[in-house]
Amino acid sequence: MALGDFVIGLGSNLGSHLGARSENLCAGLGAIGSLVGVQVLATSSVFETDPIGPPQPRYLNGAVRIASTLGAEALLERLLAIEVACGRVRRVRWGARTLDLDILWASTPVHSPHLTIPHAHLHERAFALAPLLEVAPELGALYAPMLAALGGEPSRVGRLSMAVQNGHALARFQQSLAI
Ligand code: A4P
Ligand code: MG
Repeated sequence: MALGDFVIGLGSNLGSHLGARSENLCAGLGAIGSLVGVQVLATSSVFETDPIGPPQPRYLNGAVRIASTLGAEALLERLLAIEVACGRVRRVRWGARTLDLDILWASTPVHSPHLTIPHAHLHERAFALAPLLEVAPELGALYAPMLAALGGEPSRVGRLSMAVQNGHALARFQQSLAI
C-alpha cells in the first residue's frame, strides 16, 4: 500500500555541456524509478537555471512525482545513496554537484530533526517551484503566486520521461527543439 506521494527535485551543474548534466538527471531518475516500493507518477520539464549560492555553473533542474510505500526517512536514505552512487562529493554548502536530490513536497508534511517537507527553501526557489507545479498542478493555488513573485519560470530546455522495459526503469531526456 502506498504511504503517500512525494515530489523529488533533481539538480545537476557538473558536466561540461548540456549532455552531461542531463545524463546525471537521467541517472538519478532511473535510480529512483528502480527503487523497490516506488512508482513514478509524473516527470517534469527540465529547466536551465542560474545558480543560487557561490559562483558555479548553471544548473539543470527537474522533478519527479512518485507514489511510495517507503516512509519519508527511508526515502531520504535511498536518495542520499543514489547521490553518492552518481558521484556526488560534498565540499561546499550550496556548491556545484553532479546530482542533488531534495524532497520538495509530500502528501503528508514532515518536520523531524533530519527532514523538513515541504523543503525549507521551496518558496524562495523558482528552480524547484517550476518543476514541482508541473507534476503537482493541484498545488497551484499555494505555489503559483510564489513562483510569479520570483519572476516566473526559468527557461525550459527539454523534458524528462520514464518508461519501463522488461521490468527496468529507463529514464530519458528529450531536448526542446528550440535550442
Ligand atoms: N534535509 C532536510 N529536509 C530535506 C528535504 N526536504 N530533502 C536534510 C532533502 N534533504 C533534506 O541536504 C543536507 C541535509 O538536509 C540532508 O542530509 C537532510 O538530512 P543536502 O541536499 O544533502 O545538502 P546540500 O545540498 O549540500 O545543502 P543544502 O543547503 O541542502 O543545499 P540545497 O538546499 O540542496 O541546495 N541553484 C540552482 N539554480 N539549482 C539548484 O538545484 N541547488 C542548490 C543546493 C544550491 N543552488 C542551486 C541548486
Ligand atoms: Mg540538497
